[in-house]
Amino acid sequence: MALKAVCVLRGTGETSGTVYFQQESESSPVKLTGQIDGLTPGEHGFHVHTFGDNTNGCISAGPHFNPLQKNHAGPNDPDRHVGDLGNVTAGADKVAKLDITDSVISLTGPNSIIGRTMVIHEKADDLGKGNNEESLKTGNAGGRLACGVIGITQ
Ligand SMILES: *[C@@H]1O[C@H](CO)[C@@H](O)[C@H](O)[C@H]1NC(C)=O
Ligand SMILES: [Cu+2]
Ligand SMILES: [Zn+2]
Repeated sequence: MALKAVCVLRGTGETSGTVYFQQESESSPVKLTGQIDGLTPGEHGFHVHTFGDNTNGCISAGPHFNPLQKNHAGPNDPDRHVGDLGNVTAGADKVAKLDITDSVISLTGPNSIIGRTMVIHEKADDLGKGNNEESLKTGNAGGRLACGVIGITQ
């Protein structure tokens, strides 16, 4: 039976969204669909952060989900944070339509993202190629526009 999860993104500004996750079996890639509204046109970093805690807003979610203590990188790099999903791109209508397939995150097991937080950022993620220390931690993606805890759905 397929594993399914959902995340509702909210913030203090106009950015909001819904992300749906589906994984056909525990060894299959995870497909992300849905959309994020209220973004400036262009690329925005999109990651799974460690904690499912939004008590003080999106900052309480902590750093990128990184159970194997790697450097920050892009989704297609062999060494990356588990939570590194790269960027999503908003059009002139301020909407980013999500269509991501990722084989590192999971909805079960040690790389499970259930109960953690999805964050959409102010700026583009440089995928660890910014030639500075911050690039290897956060991709210089800037502030957290909106976030939400990833939960199991039917
Ligand atoms: C943002 O990430 C996407 C992949 O998720 C990549 O194609 C794009 O080049 C990245 N942008 C920058 C500025 O590195
Ligand atoms: Cu992030
Ligand atoms: Zn990262």
